[in-house]
Amino acid sequence: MEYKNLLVESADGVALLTINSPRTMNALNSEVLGELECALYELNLDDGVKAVVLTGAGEKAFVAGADIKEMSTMNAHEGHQFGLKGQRVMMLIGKMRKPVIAAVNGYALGGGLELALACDFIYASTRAKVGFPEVTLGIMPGFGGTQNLARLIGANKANELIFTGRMISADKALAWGIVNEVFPPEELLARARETASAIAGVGSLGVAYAKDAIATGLNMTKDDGFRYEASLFGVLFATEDQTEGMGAFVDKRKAEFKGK
Ligand code: CO8
Repeated sequence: MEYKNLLVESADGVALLTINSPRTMNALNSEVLGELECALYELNLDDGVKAVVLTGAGEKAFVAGADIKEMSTMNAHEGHQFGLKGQRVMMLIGKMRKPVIAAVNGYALGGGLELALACDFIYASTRAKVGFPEVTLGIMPGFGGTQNLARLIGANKANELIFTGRMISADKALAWGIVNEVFPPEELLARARETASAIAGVGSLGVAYAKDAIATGLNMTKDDGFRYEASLFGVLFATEDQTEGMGAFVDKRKAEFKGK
């Protein structure tokens, strides 16, 4: 499918999804959010895609937030609908059967940071700046940021970032545990693709079930999480990938996974 605001390309099991409206710093308006929902849905259904890298076009921004110009005239009902639309995209990433890596190449602010936090993990360039400026606009994060950030780095640091509206550097985001690694700008995409390729080369069912176990388990007691993990672990023993993966180890050959 063709998109007005997105570029989608895929090769060797890895899809690169680029939000392509650099003139507005890739801000998320209703149209971009709608396209993102469609593209992510399609990528999830595409068995040829095993991992996705999500980034922003241009040198300045990953995504500089939800579109302030569009939001500035919304009434309460429209604001509610807009919030729900954004949350649908964030939740879809969490429910996808394949990992999505955010490659944060510049500003990731407000809804942009929420989008990155909805991904399975974040790589950033040294140019990245992240923050939640919503309170400077008289609102608060509304695409899951309060929930995802506090779960990721704890309430104290999340409180400081969200209550002040300040931006922090890539290095501080690394130290706080928001991003996994920081790379020079010219290396960021290659490194994100390299990791996505490594994921594309292993058993995709194991990855999908592990993603489910981690995400679902975070909302359970530890006992229930262990039980949930065991049930998914057991199901994998009914798959061809398990037979192939363990058979290949025993035969001392490279496994050929089929995702079945
Ligand atoms: N929305 C709309 N347009 C934007 C946005 C944005 N978030 N960010 C940048 N732009 C536009 C600018 O208006 C400008 O357009 P134009 O040339 O037509 O004036 C263009 O992008 C370039 O921006 P700047 O000239 O400002 O570039 P600078 O390099 O000087 O500054 C910044 C870059 C620091 C990123 C600056 O643009 C900025 O502060 N942007 C706003 C950041 C922000 O506040 N983001 C949070 C938005 S609120 C949000 O995301 C809420 C999410 C939850 C919603 C829930 C709904 C219920």
